Amino acid sequence: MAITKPDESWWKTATIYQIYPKSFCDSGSKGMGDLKGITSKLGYIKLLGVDAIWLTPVYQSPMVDNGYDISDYFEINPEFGTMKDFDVLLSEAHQLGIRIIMDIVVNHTSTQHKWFQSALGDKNSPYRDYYIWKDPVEGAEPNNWNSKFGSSAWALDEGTGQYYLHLFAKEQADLNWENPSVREEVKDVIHFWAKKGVDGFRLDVINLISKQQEFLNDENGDGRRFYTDGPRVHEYLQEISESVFQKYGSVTVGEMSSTTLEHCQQYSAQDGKELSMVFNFHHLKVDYLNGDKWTKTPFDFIQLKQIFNHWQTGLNGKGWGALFWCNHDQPRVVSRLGNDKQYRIESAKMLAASIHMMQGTPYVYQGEELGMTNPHYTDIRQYRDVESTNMYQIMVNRRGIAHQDMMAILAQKSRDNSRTPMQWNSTKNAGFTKGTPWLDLAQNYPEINAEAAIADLNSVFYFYKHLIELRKQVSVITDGRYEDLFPEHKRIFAYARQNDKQVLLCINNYYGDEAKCTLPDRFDMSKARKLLSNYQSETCEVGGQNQVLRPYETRIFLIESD
Ligand code: TEU
Repeated sequence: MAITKPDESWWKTATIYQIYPKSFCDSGSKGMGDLKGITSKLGYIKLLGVDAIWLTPVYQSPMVDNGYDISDYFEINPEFGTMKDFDVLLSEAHQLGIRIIMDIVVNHTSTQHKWFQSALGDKNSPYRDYYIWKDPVEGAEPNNWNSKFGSSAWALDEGTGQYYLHLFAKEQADLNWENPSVREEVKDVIHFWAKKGVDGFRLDVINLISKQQEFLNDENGDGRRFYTDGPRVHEYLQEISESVFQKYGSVTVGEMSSTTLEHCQQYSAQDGKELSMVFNFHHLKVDYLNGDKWTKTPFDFIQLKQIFNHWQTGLNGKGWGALFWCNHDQPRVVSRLGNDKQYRIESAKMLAASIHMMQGTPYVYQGEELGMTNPHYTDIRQYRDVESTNMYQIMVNRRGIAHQDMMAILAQKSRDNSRTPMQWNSTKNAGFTKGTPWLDLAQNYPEINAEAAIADLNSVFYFYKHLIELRKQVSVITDGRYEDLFPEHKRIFAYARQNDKQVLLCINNYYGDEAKCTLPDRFDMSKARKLLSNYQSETCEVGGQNQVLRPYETRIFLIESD
C-alpha cells in the first residue's frame, strides 16, 4: 500500500528499522555501504514487515564520527551517493509503504562546516556566535567538563586564544542555541527535508542543546548536569515543532542522553507540542560498573526490570517511548544479555519478545533480526570508532590499564560491535561488498546471514516478523497498562499488559538453566491462548498457573474476556 496521506498516530502500532548506511550494503566495491545498496534491499525490509526506516546521517561529512559530524546539511555525502540516489530511495520506499526518518544532528556541526570555518580564528565573523566560545581560566580550559568521548570538552582556537565547546569529538563543535539565528538555520534544515517528503526525524542528543549559561566547574561529575535537559530545552523543542514538525505531520524521536522520566513525559507529551517519542538509555547501563561504561561486568537483572517498570508505568498515558536493545552505539544484545553461542537463536528471540510486547514503538537495528553477534575482535587495529580509539589511549596510556584488559572491555562495550557489515549471505564478505570492507566482519557470517534466515521458518528473522505483526493485531500491546509480575525473581522477567478486554502475558527466562514461576490466580490460564514462543510447540501447550521455562524460553499468552 503506497503512502498517500499523513496519519497522525501510525507510529503507535509501527516498528521502525534502523539502517547504518556505512555498514548496510555496498552497491559496488568501495568497501562501505551506500544509498543504492539500501534501495536494492527494500524488498528484504518489506518482507520483515516494518513500517519505516530510520536512516543514520548520510549528509556531507568528513566522517570523523561516521556522519554525526555534518559539514553540509543540504548535500549527500558523495561516498553514499547523490541527491538523486536519495530521491530514488525515498520514492521506492514510499511505493512499498515504507516511511523514511532522517537523522538530524543539530547539537553540533563538524568543524569543517562553513559556519565553523568562518568563525574559527575570527571574533568578528557573523558565524562566531553560532558556537560556544570561552576565555581560558588561569591559562587553561574554561571549566573541567569532559567530552563524551574522553578528555576535555574544550578545544583551543589558537587564532583568538579562546576555547570552543565540543561535548563529543573535538571535530564536532557544539552549536549555540541561545542565538536565534542558529534556531532559524535548524528550522531551514528540517524544512528542506520535510519538504522533500521525508516522514520524520530522529534528533541526535537533542536534550543537550540548552546549556546552563554559567559554565560552572562540575565538582561531582563530568559536567553533564549543567547541559542535560537544560533550562530552555523544552522551549526550543516547542519552537521547532511548531514551525516544522506539526506543519508536516512528521513523526519525531528524540535521543535523550542521561535524561529523567519527568523530562521525557514532557518531551513526548500527548499534546504533541514537542516530540512524538523518546529514546532513553537507562536500561542499557545495567552492565556499567558503578555507572562507568569502560568496565567489564555481568548485567544487573533486577535493576533491568526496575528500570523497565519505572519507564513503562511512568510513560503510560503521559508520553511515548521507543523500545530498543540495539543501535549503532550499542553492542549486539544477543552477545550482551543473551548467549551468542549455545543459545543464540533462543536468546535472540527471547530478548526480542521481552521488549516488543511492551508499550512504545520498537526499533530493530540492522542485523538484529538475524541474531547478529559482536565480532569478538582480538586486535586493537580492528577498531575504527573514534570513541573506542580515544578510550584505548586514555585507559591504557594514561590510566595504566593493561592492554589485554582493555581489549576485553572493548570486545564487550565498543560501538564497533554493532557496526560490522550486515551479513547478507555466505559468500565472500557476506555479500556486503565486492571490495575490502571498511570494518572487519564477524566471522560467523557463513552461518548467520539473511539468505539462510529467510530459508528457515524457525529463524530469528521470522520471529521478529511475527512480533511486528502481533503489534498490529493485538490492541493491548499498544494500549495496555504494564505490571511486572516478579520483580525479585532472579531468572524470570514476566509482565502483564492489560486493558478492558485483554490480558497479555510475556514470560521470559533470561538464563541458561530451567526456571519456574507461579502465575497469580487472577490470570485464568484455562482461558489463555499462546500467541508465540521460541521452542517448538508440541511440548509447550499453555500450561496452568505453574510455568516451567527452558533456557532462554519466552512465552506470550493472551487472555480475552468474553
Ligand atoms: O549518541 C549520543 C551518545 O551520547 C551516546 O550514544 C554515545 O555515543 C555513547 O553513550 C558513548 O558512550 C549520538 C549518536 O548516536 C552517536 O553515534 C554520535 O557519536 C553522538 O550522538 C554524537 O553525535
